[in-house]
Amino acid sequence: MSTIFAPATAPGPAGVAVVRISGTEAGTALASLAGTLPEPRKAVLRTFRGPAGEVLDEGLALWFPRPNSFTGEDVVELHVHGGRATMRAVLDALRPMPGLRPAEPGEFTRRAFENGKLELTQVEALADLVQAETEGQRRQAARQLEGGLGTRLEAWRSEVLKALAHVEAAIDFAEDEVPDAAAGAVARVQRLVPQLDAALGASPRAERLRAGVHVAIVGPPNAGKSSLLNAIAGREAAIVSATAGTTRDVVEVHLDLDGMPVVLADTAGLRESLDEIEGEGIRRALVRAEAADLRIAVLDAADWPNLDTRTLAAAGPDALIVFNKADIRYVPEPALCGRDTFQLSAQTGAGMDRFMGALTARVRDQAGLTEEPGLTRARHREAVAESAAHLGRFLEGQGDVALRAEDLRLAVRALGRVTGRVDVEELLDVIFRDFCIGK
Ligand SMILES: Nc1nc2c(ncn2[C@@H]2O[C@H](COP(=O)(O)OP(=O)(O)OP(=O)(O)O)[C@@H](O)[C@H]2O)c(=O)[nH]1
Ligand SMILES: [Mg+2]
Repeated sequence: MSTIFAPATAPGPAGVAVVRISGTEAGTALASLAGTLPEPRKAVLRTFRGPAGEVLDEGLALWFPRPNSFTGEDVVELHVHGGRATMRAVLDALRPMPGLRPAEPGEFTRRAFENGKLELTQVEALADLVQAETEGQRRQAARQLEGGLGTRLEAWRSEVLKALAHVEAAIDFAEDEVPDAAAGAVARVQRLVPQLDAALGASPRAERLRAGVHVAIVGPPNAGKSSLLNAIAGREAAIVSATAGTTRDVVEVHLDLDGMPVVLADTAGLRESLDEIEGEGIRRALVRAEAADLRIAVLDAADWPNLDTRTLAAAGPDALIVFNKADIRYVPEPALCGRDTFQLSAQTGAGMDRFMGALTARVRDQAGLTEEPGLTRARHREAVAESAAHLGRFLEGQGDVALRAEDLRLAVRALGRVTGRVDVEELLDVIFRDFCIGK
């Protein structure tokens, strides 16, 4: 396998830039750039030299001999000065070395996975951590990177494997030798299913914390939707004008509400329109409102009590309802059958604090750190749901015990896919070898 190298830091001027090298030739590469190999895992100051002995830069060199490295291979890190030309000179010196080539995207992490340094949920967590923009996202990714989710999934998988071993025992041995084997398997699976169900129930919160809570603003033209978006974002993200039908495309801003990531969308005003482009904008507004986790209906307080039915329908029963332009007209107690209503002025900012408090609380209901490490991606959720379905089938199943073993096998495989461990037979052998019948 070739030895790979790549910058580990973003390009551009910076104090320090890091080059990472991984593979069997990493040590040789370091020696030819900077002389003898330093003590493992100790930063040493070295002069890095090109093939003709010319000085490329002076910086720190670190040597991580396998297997105690990020990838599990021999790894070298060079900390050089963070200029484009310096980085280029170092990479140019590495490129012609025998056995070395530039790394593909994600290749270091891929090697870490292949060498058993990380399982798949940790690989995903690493990507999430790099992308994390809010404190909540960071905490969730860090927890997953520690292996919390993987450990949870592996514990479930091992429970199903034990149940499977019971069932296999019932198949392999005469019935009188294993009176309780099948019953033991059933009891084990019965204890497990609620745990999977609980994780599935909590998964929307975990997934939204990773990907953002999608909030859509809907309302009739000119109600002040774009003004509200701008007031929330604290900048002029969307065009505001007195012309009805100003916004046509969906305008998105990314917000950090109390550590939770929010994708807030402003949309075209809802009305009957003959204009083709506006019509398309309205269609998009309705699609976005439908797909959102949370909707804000913006109404012009001057229209009270004639509320736009199109808006109320698109906003649904759980929307936050804003009566905007409270600086012009204040609606006394706009009781709307138990709905969350707000009087505010997007222009003056009056009433915004109460509204933002409520919006943040709603977002917190939708997303957050779950008690146990959560299923943060659809991929996890779908696999766990599939596994739970197979376990359900196993519990419902009657008669042929061999067929029921297949349900467990499929349940194990679905869970194994999440962490990337799919070696059912192998593990089963291990568990079965010192398996005491009836236990
Ligand atoms: N007095 C007052 N005027 C406001 C307020 N909010 C918005 N406006 C005005 O209302 C008009 C329409 O505002 P926009 O934010 O563009 O409304 P919109 O709902 O996005 O309109 P469309 O994009 O056309 O659907 C502009 O002239 C704003 O200045 C407010 O709180 N008070
Ligand atoms: Mg607008």
